[in-house]
Amino acid sequence: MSATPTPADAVVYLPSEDFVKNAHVSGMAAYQALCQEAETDYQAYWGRLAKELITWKTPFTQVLDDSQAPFFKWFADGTLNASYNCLDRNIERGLGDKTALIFEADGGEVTKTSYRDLLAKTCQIANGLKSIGIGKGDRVIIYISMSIDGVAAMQACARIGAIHSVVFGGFSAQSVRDRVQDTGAKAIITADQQVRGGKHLPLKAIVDEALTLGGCESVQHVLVVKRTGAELPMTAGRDLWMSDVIANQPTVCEPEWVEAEHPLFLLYTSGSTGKPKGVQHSTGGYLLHAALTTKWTFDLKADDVFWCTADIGWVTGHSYITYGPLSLGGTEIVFEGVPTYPDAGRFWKMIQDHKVSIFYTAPTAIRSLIKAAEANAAVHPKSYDLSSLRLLGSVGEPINPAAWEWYYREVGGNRCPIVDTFWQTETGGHMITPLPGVTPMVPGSCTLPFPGIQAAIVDETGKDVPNGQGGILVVKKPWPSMIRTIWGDPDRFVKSYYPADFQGKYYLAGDGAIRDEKTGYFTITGRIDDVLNVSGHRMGTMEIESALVSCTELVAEAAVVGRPDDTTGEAICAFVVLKRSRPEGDEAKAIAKQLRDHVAKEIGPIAKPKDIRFGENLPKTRSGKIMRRLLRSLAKGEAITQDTSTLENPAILTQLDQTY
Ligand code: 6R9
Repeated sequence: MSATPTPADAVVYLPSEDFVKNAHVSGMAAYQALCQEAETDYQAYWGRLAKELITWKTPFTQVLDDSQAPFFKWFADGTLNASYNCLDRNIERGLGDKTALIFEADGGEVTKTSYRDLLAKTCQIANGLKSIGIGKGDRVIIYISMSIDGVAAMQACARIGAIHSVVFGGFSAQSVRDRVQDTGAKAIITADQQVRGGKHLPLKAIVDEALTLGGCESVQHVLVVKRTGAELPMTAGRDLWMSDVIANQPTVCEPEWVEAEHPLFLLYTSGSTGKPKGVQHSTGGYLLHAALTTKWTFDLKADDVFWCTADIGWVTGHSYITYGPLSLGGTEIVFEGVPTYPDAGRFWKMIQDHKVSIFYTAPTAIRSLIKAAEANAAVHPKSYDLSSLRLLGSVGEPINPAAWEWYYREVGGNRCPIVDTFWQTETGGHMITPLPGVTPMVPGSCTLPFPGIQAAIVDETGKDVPNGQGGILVVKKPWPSMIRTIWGDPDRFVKSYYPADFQGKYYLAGDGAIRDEKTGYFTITGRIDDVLNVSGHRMGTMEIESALVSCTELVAEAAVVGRPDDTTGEAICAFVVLKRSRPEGDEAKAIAKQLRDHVAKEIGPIAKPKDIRFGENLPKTRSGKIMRRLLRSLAKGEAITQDTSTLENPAILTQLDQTY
């Protein structure tokens, strides 16, 4: 990947006059006015927007309660319901017959669902959940692939005040078990199977396995949506077909009006330790930012067709499939499949077929589709009619300027602004991003903070660093959609995000960043903790190390680092010491495969190390610490410039050269 240029010497791209004129936030002066409004009276600013974008059952009287900082409360005495805001409210506004979801299955079949139908389905599931004893505050695990049922299941939980925790369909039984155990979920919603890239893959069978691993006593029911009709063993009393549960349920269900701080969902994400954290989001503040960013960053209008390609198992799917676009009454695509099936022109064909106007995807997808397009003109975007597009977005990892320019030119036809949106599971919605009718774009830079977000770059002591100097990305003021706590572990929340280094005052994002000297534009330089970003998926190095060493019959010790990769952004590189002698050749290959399969079983296939290297030991200091910086150099294949004089065992460096 080419190095990110500093914005000062980079090419600047401007939105067209026409785009600026029609945008929800139109022109730099409008952006600055919003920032100024937030600066002048922070609470009044967020209070105004919360009243404009959200329909409250009981209006709030206080915007921000910081009396127990960093456990901030927003709009605390207001009550609302997220599903009412996403569904009923649109129908009341006359959008009942409008298409909410355009579902395209892996095989290409298209199903359109109106707001009225989505509400009916949501209510039936909500009533079904109630009929099996699920109510306000109960946790429900949703382990399902991209589907109307998945979106409706999330909305149904929100409707009755149950807290959903979606687990990405690529995670293993072990990962499902861990999340069931940590949430204490009463029910799991899943499907018989999922269909991706022409293959039928298990879901219910993995849930069954998870429930045999122990620690899942909280689960009373497993609700199974029929996707492929595969033969499945059903455990009597526990397992129920979703179709039976909702068969005689009414299509109306009075929303449960919850306090703004009531948890809407938990979503597990990787941190610096071996155990994923259950990020807890609120109902009011979260929904506000999901709606507001969909409106301002994506400039969503009544006749747009919006497509976010993320899975509902990730935060991007929560904010920009299930909640944001629906809260605004938008029409959006829900895609079951993968970008390369039946061929790598699938995205472009779908944009053409559905006349998609706003397209939001990840740099990894773009990079892999560039490769495919360069190899085969038939799957090149220019072989499709993409003239419906007016805006493009990027998320999940830094986008390298070459990929940005290709996206702009070949997909956007030099006409569509690109919003490079920086944010995190913890932030709930966009934090630093261009606004499409405002911001001159610089490839590789996420440009400027969203109005009201006080992003800054500081040194280790919390002091602002001057522009042009890299540092630690923080957010100085709380914002409505911020993480509320880590489920069951408030201490870890404080330590991870409001560390004493900054007197507990600033939110620590975990990324490094640099601002341009002239423009003040932000460029994210990557994680500063032990978190890797592989194809836009977050993974902790410790998590993968734990998975490797849990293969106790083989592994004595393991260290995992990231290295740059042209397609996936970062790749996982594992250094492994076996209990037996160091393997070579075919034997090493076979053991490497065994270890990859083991990691896939422990976490999921996305965590499989790309490189595995075996040593009789790992490079350690005399005090026994693994020299990770050195491992990073080895993984990259760069010359060792670090001081190796403290290295206990220099001879093993040559062993660690060989990749399997
Ligand atoms: C939304 C999401 C968060 C981490 C984040 C950062 C990286 C996300 C980015 C970006 C550069 C962007 N990241 N967007 N880096 N530019 N536009 O991806 O959430 O899965 O929690 O990952 O992803 O490192 O800290 P999540």
